[in-house]
Amino acid sequence: MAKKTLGVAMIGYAFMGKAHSQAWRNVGIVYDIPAEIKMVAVCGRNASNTQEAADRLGWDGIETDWKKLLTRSDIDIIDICTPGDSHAEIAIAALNAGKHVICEKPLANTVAEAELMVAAANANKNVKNMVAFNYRRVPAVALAKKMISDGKLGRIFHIRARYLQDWIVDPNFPLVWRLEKDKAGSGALGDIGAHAIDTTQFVTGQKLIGVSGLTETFIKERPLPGDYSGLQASASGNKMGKVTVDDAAVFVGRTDGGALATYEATRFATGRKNDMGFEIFGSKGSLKFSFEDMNELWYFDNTEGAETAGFQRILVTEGVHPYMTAWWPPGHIIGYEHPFTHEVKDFVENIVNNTNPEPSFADGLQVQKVLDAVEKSSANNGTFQTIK
Ligand code: SOE
Repeated sequence: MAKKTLGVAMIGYAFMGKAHSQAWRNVGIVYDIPAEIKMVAVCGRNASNTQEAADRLGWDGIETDWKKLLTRSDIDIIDICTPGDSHAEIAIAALNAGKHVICEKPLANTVAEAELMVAAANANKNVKNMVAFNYRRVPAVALAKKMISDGKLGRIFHIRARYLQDWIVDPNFPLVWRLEKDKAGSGALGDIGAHAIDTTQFVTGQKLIGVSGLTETFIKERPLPGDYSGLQASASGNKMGKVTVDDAAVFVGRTDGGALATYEATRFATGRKNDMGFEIFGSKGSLKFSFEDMNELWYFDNTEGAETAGFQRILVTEGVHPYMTAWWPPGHIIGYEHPFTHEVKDFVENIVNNTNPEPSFADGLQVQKVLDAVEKSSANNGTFQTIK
């Protein structure tokens, strides 16, 4: 039987747009998915820059007004890769127009926006919604989840999570949109802390029910940027602007499974480039993971005798590991871009099979509530905030 064709349109084409384009391009080559993917159009405000992106990233056409995408019958899926300030408007309109929506993280800039997005998703059950927390689809992370749900860790006592980067340590790094609250919602907290929250909640199956946090903006003013894309930027001159988001956030929390959790999200961890990691300590064993060594998962089996017990390194590249059958022979490692392919594979399968993809907008809203609680706690000198 001929496969159904799914037309995709992507809005935004910088760093995340590049990663998503690669995923859409590759998914049907790598996996036997139940649909034919057509990369119909990429959308951006400037026609010549958008055309250049379309040619480079493999999109058939362009639009300069995202609303036009919603009227086209050859487009089934809207992929939102824009800054957070436009997520709610685009996603709600797209769902109401009968399009499936995958949206970059964090889901929105505020809890109120995220609630409206969930309401639109609930009102349009004929189409699917997903938030792009890509680290869930790292095979080692998916394996960690499986091991925990198989009971290998027993009762979980501690969840330690971090997302450490250093790309703005230089005070002369310019004021890009990720450093502006009205565009990004928050700083390290929402941009990378959100990943650590989603990943550890996914892996442990436990949700944060309250937090106490502190945030800090170390560099309060930065030069205004010239033209930039993604995380590469240079200053336009001597004019300075105010940084309106956090540079770093730390918080502790309690989970609904009775664990104590600690989180750090910072862009000032000098020398740490993209260290999204966790350690989870349980009664029967422990796990540790760092994205900088993303093919490895470390496991301590506490049921083994003391003589030989020790952390063992699992190289997560076997055909039996999550997502790995379609890639390379064992030991032939994968990289940053692969989980994006896994993400769109799962999204497409859910669309065709009429099942609900995860993480959903509702999951994104729950993470948004954690971010909001951390900000409120920090504004109140670390007072504990309950999350409902
Ligand atoms: C910048 O901090 C960034 O690109 C995030 O926005 C992404 O979500 C993360 O995966 C990599 O770092």
